[in-house]
Amino acid sequence: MLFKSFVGSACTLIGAATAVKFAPVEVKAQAAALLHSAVRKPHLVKQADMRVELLPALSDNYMYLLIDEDSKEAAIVDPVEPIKVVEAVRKHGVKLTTVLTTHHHWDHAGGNEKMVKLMPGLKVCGGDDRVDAITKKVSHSNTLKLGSLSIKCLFTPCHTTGHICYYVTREGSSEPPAVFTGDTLFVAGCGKFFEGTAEQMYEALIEILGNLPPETRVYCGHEYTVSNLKFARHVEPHNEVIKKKLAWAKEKCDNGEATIPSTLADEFTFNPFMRVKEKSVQDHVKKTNPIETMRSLRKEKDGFRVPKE
Ligand SMILES: N[C@@H](CCC(=O)N[C@@H](CS)C(=O)NCC(=O)O)C(=O)O
Ligand SMILES: [Zn+2]
Repeated sequence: MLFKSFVGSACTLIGAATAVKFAPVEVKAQAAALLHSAVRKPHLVKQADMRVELLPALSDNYMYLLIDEDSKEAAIVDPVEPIKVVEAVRKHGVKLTTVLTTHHHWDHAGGNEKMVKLMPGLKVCGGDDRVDAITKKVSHSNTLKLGSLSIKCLFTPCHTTGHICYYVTREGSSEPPAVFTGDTLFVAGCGKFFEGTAEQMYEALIEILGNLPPETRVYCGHEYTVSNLKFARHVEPHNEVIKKKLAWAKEKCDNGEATIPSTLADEFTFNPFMRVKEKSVQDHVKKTNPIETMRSLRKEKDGFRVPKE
């Protein structure tokens, strides 16, 4: 988690990778982060009720600045690069009050201490005592207020035992809600089962996230869309939606643009881990049960070599 290698990373810059090919791993990691953050563009999703600014961080992480349009109060999801957060807060002229931590891993919570030093008084939320600088431990169904927005904490243990997704709504709004899924649900993929089981990931993806409104926008922790879709294509070679989405995602990445957000409805059409009830996915792993399908898919993806094309 701490040092990311170029190999297997989404949106890898081939020329740049060659330049630091023989450098020590720490240097490679720093170079990757610098190069990627230089080319990966921030992106703003604007609704009447909320604004979400996607802030690329490290080599393929995302931080998200969530703004309540009514009160101009803001929260930041996983601020691993706090200086970029401070700049975005100034640019939008908003009042940052809250840190929403999805899980304790360094590439998500590793900026919390610096964040609170730069902006004292922040409320730091998380579902795990291992989250740096935590001031408010949250659990399933706890609701936080951000001006007129409601943020519901969804406990989704598996990637880590304390993982939380944050579901954001505004009462009476006709616009789509948002969910910040950290390393539980990615576009076209899911997080590794570091501290959990297939049963837990099934519960998280299908029972909890999968039952949110289909139009809910999905903001995940990493830009893994291209490599995830290559695995999805391997699982379902005849799925035309996957082929189309992969061509779209490659183009986006080549232009330094984010493939995020997706929607839950879309995830059900191309994400193999959300499609564990589909016969085509079950047939691929030779299982007939969705949870066993989830277990086999994750095992297969852990050893999957992402093809160049
Ligand atoms: N396959 C990842 C390797 C890094 C990794 O292990 N990432 C963690 C999150 S920090 C994960 O859960 N990845 C999901 C996956 O590889 O399917 C990549 O594309 O760079
Ligand atoms: Zn991560």
